[in-house]
Amino acid sequence: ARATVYGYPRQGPNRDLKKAIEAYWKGRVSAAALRTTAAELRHANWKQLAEAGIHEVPSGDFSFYDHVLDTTVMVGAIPARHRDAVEADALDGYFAMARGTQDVAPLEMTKWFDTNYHYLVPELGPDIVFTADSTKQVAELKEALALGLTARPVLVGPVTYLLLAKPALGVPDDFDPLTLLDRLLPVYAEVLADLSAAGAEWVQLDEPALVQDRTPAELSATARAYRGLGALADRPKLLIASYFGRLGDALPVLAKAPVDGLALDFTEAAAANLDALAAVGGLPGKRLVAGVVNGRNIWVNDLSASLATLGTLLGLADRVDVAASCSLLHVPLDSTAERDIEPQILRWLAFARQKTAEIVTLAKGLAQGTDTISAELSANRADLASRASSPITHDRAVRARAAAVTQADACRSQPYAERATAQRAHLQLPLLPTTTIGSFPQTGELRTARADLRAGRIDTARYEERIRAEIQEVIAFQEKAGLDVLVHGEAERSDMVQYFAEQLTGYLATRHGWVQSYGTRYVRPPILAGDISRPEPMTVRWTTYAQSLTPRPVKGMLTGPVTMLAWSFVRNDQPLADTARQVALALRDEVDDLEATGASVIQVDEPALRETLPLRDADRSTYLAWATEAFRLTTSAVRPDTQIHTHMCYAEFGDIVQAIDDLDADVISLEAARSHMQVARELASHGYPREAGPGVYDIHSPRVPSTEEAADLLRTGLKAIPAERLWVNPDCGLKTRGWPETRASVENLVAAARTIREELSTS
Ligand code: THG
Ligand code: ZN
Repeated sequence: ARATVYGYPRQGPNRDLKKAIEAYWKGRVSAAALRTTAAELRHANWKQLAEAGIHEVPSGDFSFYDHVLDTTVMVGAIPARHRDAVEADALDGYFAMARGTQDVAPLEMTKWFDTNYHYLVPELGPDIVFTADSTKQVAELKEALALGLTARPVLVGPVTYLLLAKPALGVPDDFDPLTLLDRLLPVYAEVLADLSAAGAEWVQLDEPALVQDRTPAELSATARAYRGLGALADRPKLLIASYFGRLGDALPVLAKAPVDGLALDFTEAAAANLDALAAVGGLPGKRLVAGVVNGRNIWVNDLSASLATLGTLLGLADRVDVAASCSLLHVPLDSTAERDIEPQILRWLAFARQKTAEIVTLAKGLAQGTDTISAELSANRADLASRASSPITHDRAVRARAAAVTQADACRSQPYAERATAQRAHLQLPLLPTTTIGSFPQTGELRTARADLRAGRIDTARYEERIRAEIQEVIAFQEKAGLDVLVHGEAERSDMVQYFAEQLTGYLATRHGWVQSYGTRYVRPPILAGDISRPEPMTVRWTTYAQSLTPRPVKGMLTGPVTMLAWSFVRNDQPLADTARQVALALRDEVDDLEATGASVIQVDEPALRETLPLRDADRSTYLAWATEAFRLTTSAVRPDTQIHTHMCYAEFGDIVQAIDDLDADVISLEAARSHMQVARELASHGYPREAGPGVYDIHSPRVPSTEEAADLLRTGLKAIPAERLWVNPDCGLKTRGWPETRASVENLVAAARTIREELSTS
């Protein structure tokens, strides 16, 4: 048995790649210097992997921005609008596709399956002519081979590539990119031949799209693809990799295909994949790569359990190798960089570097017998036992409270219609009330103040003075602009999930745990390590301070339990639903405290509700049940006349409107400006009965919408949502915008609401 990985974090120990690329964009670093930095980072990764004992290192997994965009370049699917830029300069053209330029829009970005990584969506149409460009893959393979390593190029597979694509601009919506398969396969054949000529013995083709529900037509396309590629004379050995779940109906298809190996996820999907593998009689004559180390959480592996799984697999294939369940791109680099986490707790964690060591240990144990790894096994048993018996993971009070939750705790005391009447009487808002989503621009001064506080250049009192001054300005602006429901502006928060995590007991924050979100943007997801409780109020003093400055209602602003889970690393020692309930109860305390200190409007944001939807239909209703319960548990203890708002970004709500309704919030704000109120129509067509604010200002662009433009969007919105239930707000928070465009846009938004109120009163 040999040890391998499918991919490794690209950023370097100090986010060196991000810094080099952003410096190149600013013109401070040459293209040659950027390429040198990139090559050094690749070499350092390979050397580290090889020295740790990885027998076959991945190549081609590196990317300046995104590996799906790299695949688009590899198959020559450059959109027409970017062709000039790519021809003028390959690197600048690549970044133009990723980020757009003054004149052309970038490719759309969306989530890579159910991870928090975002890829650039290929745009394909019936007229596409694919052409092979193996330059990057061949060059990176040669670099690895030149270091004397055994390297396996990793490519996005042709089926997944097409399934991730969307119809190009001007191509009908019902165009199915998978119809292009027969034209794409010759391009893959050419790339495979080039890699073989360059010295690749094995090439890995990633097909994670096959762990989603697939139609018979999609499965037969998969069979055709691998019959075709398998039949090539001039090709390396092919390893087809699946990850992020069970293969299901696709497993027999791949098992029968004339390819040389299969990589399967044996973490959460272990039982299903084992059964399916046994049902097809294993993989005689093939190589099985067993993903037994979880590639997307940060918990130390249970080595004995993994060895047991590997032992079962030995009889099912010619050769069994050991890997992580997916690329290690989705975890931070190295837990030993975390100096603020207690050493005892640090031993529960495994980041990319530690997972690599686990894979090597398991491969050794499998090949040479478990007595050759007895030291590792006993250390591992001790670490697992320390976690299982820790008071951090077993807080009696938290557990007792969660166990005592009843159906009634997750229900408001009155139905929506009665609450709406009580809220109208209590709040006395005008028709088409105006508000914002919560955050106002995070100025350089604020970021400096935060950095100064961290570095000890200013003390807490001085920092809080800065925050109060900011709140004063934000309140004064909102009053002057004429908004009806105000916010305090969130000057005290940078990343909202991190802000709450830092104040909740049971959560761990990392200092260096960066994970790529998209391109050069990274997040540091906090870790849900133990039972969660709230030692003291988290936001109350900022909200009450803001409220003391104005007679108008100020919204309390919280992040909801589902989003707290979605943007954190979650526990693997209890069901997600249990963790969600603990977080919900902690947030419920905050909601209650906000109400008790005078807030009559409280917003609980759930931007991640839609994006956390499980990959397979069969798993969705269970998820939606605990997710909506957690939200209701957070928000249900308030009085009927306290108005609960929620907010979600990103489009495509059509398939979860019922779940949105089940949240039983009083008001929802949604992103809608760019799709021209599409979500308003979706809500209406499902008979959504509550108040809603489809956004009329696209905050992703520095453009200021005119009053007339916003008024037009409101007129469109009114066709779907009656005036008594329509709110006026931007698409999302304003923290990434500058003050000048924020001022102008908010003033126009208020003017638009006034225009429409007048039209309604005179018609
Ligand atoms: N918070 C967390 N997770 C998230 C988001 C979030 N996941 C999904 C979505 N939002 C991702 N969006 C972004 C947007 C901006 C940045 C990262 C992810 C970003 N990061 C800074 C960078 O890389 O320079 C670092 C920010 C920091 O210092 O914390 O700009 O909102 N948890
Ligand atoms: Zn938003």
